[in-house]
Amino acid sequence: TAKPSAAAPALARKDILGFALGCAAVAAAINGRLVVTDEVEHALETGAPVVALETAIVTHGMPYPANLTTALSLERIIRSHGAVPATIALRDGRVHIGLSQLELDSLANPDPSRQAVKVSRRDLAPALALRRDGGTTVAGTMVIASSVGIQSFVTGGIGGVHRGAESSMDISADLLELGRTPMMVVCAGAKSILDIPRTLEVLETQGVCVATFGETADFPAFYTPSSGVQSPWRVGSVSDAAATVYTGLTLPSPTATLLAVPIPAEYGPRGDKVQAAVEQAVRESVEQGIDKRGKEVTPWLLKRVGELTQGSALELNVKLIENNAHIGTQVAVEVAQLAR
Ligand code: PSU
Ligand code: MN
Repeated sequence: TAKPSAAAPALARKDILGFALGCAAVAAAINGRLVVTDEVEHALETGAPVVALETAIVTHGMPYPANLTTALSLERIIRSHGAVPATIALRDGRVHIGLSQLELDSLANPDPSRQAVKVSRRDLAPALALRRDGGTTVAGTMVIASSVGIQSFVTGGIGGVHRGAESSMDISADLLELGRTPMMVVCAGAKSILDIPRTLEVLETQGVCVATFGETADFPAFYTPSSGVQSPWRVGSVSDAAATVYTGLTLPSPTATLLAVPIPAEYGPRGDKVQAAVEQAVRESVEQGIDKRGKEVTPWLLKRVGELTQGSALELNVKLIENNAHIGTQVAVEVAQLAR
């Protein structure tokens, strides 16, 4: 039977990165830029489960030191479920898949001469060519992870259609990447800084399977388990989630499966309070014209919600990502078994 790309040897996968970036001629140069840890390389060679982690959340999503402790905690959780974490970032003109604690620390708390840039798909080439350090967004991480054959990726929230996008046209590249990259992306839904119904519409247009994990019928809204918008699909168990993801990987033309894991119900009341701060931050961003500043919009809103909630939003953010890692890794392990 045909297997998803997990079966390809790791070296062949490395070649794909040049390919994925668009031109066979640059493949050799790109290979020279790729740094994969032995642990990740070995896992990819043997078909063991690997779970990718993004780093825009480290460089632009959370303040130090919570960004570092969360990144390390996610790696621990992924290992505790028997998978290998692959934290992805750019450093000094190289693509790193797997970071040492020292490398992670310098990304989380850079000295001022090495401020990291936020790297979505369109930023990959200049950030590499100009030897910048970079935190990769969901889109940037997917391009890199998928190019080496990683099939699972855990994050907090994806980018989406911003409110007012009908005039600003601010629609995250994450949604388009989900439409063309065959892997599982685990999130806690989309933050309500976004327009959730329109985000789901674009995902449908892109052919992305959106499945919500557990008993809730609604797509989750990051800080709260329910957005008020029905999820296209619901999967009640790890094995149903894994079967859906695996089947998606075997389909003829590639898209991602977005697995949405609601924040645990115990945080519900606190989530409602954070929600009020989100509304205020969105209002302020419109009043101050921040909503027209492209890639700065999401980091600005995240920072403002952090200030307004005095740490409560950050605490929930950490809890929900850890929960995503617990559930997402269990699914990743089953997907890897199905792919063997
Ligand atoms: N949403 C969050 N936290 C984050 C992000 C989104 O709740 O840290 C980050 C992710 O890296 C995501 C990126 O891929 O922001 C989306 O940015 P933009 O909207 O500029 O595409
Ligand atoms: Mn944007």
